[in-house]
Amino acid sequence: MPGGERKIRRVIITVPTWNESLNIQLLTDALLALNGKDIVYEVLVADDHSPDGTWKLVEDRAKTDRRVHLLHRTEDRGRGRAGRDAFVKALAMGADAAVEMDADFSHPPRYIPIMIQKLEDGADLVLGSRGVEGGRDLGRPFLRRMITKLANLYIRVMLGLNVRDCNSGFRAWRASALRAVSVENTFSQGPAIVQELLFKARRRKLNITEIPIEFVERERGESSLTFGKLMQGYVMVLRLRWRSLAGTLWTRQ
Ligand SMILES: Nc1nc2c(ncn2[C@@H]2O[C@H](COP(=O)(O)OP(=O)(O)OP(=O)(O)O)[C@@H](O)[C@H]2O)c(=O)[nH]1
Ligand SMILES: [Mg+2]
Repeated sequence: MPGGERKIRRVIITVPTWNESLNIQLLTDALLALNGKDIVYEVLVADDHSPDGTWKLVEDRAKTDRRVHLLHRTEDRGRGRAGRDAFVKALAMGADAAVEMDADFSHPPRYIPIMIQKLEDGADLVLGSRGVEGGRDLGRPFLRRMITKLANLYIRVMLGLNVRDCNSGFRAWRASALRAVSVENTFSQGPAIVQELLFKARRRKLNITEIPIEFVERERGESSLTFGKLMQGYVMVLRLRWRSLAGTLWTRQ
């Protein structure tokens, strides 16, 4: 095995949720149905006390299914904060690898075993990508796809990343890779955690691989992406650049 890394046996799939009661049960079913040779898949939902009771559904399910876990967060809400805490918990639970994905079925579960195989083949981080050959962005309006493409170009140039899809929140990490980027010190409050961790992974010279995915538009529930969050993402890219110049990239403050 490359780099003398451990064989992957335990995969914890982290899912940050905010008002995903229409999706979370179905998604959990799909994730628990995944099969990998000698691999156990578990689900860790990081919910910010959603008003629609998503956390309650997961809490009930966790009582009867040992592969389902809830991280019930009641303060410091945010996609970034929840993602960070979920990764930290997955490491503490002893995961060999951790996946991050959205709850809205934009990230089809069937790609997860392929991503894990890529980790076994030597990658530290695998991105589910719309930007490589075979990858697609299905069902989203032209304007939304263009925004994603432009954002991607901006991030690639500003952060010097030679990755085709910098915005994909569908990824698989080796536990050692999450430790290498000091995931516990991630500072993004919102969705910009996706770019922050990618930038840090590149800084740590991790082996990053992209696999093509068909990204599917959300069918159930509501998007929590707002114009404000989109703008915060652009500002965060500048902050990442600044922090790396100022030598404060690896600290939380
Ligand atoms: N824990 C937590 N999860 C969140 C928060 N905001 C969003 N999420 C989750 O993060 C994932 C991505 O959010 P989406 O609303 O789908 O945002 P998006 O994918 O950028 O936007 P769309 O393309 O419109 O779906 C989903 O699983 C959300 O439930 C939050 O504040 N806290
Ligand atoms: Mg979404």
